[in-house]
Amino acid sequence: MNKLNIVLFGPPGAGKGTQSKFLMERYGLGHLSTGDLLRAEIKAETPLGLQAQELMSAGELVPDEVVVGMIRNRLEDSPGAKGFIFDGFPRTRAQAEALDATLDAIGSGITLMLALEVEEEELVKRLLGRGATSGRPDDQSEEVVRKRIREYETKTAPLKDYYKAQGKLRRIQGMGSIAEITARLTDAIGD
Ligand code: B4P
Repeated sequence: MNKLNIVLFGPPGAGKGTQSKFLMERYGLGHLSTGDLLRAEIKAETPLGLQAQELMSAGELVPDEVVVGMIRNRLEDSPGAKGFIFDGFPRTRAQAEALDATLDAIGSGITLMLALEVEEEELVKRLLGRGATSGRPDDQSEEVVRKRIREYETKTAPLKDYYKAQGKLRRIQGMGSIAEITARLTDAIGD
């Protein structure tokens, strides 16, 4: 049976984490969020977590080899999964190439990239709103939020071309209610 591997893509605050929950349930997929994995390392105060914490609170990306290693371990630990939602990964071309190579080695591959598109002012509003209630340090200051959006534009957004060249890119309007956006995503994936 072919696996369903989805890259859920978009700028910080586009709704990747939010929508992942619905897609996991609907399609019975595993969820791999590099942001969540890094926050777990920070909470456990591991050496990797300490290194990541500094970069994340400044709104910068953590090194490719760190996140690629984390994702590889998870994929190797779940050989029987129906597929995965990759949330917040890949974020650079090196990460995308490493993911393709890892999946290829186990006879699998990315099925689709679903790219959520949201206006910058809405992203800032959502993230500062979450910062007010969640205590996430990288959601506290407008300067850090805008820095994350700039990092996305320069290092991550070009990945749309990488997946477009493979015929896998689907652009999804990410403005609107959470339910409306879930419906657009499931339309793009199909049954
Ligand atoms: P992530 O944890 O991936 O966080 P994020 O990009 O800020 O987006 P997130 O998924 O959490 O937010 P969502 O859009 O769901 O990354 C954090 C940091 O970790 C990065 O900055 C980087 O330093 C590091 N990192 C992670 N992965 C990495 C990688 N691969 N390489 C290098 N570094 C990496 O939602 C945001 C808010 O919007 C929520 O409060 C939600 O309730 C709200 N919302 C969602 N949909 C909405 C809607 N339709 N309407 C209104 N509000 C909505």
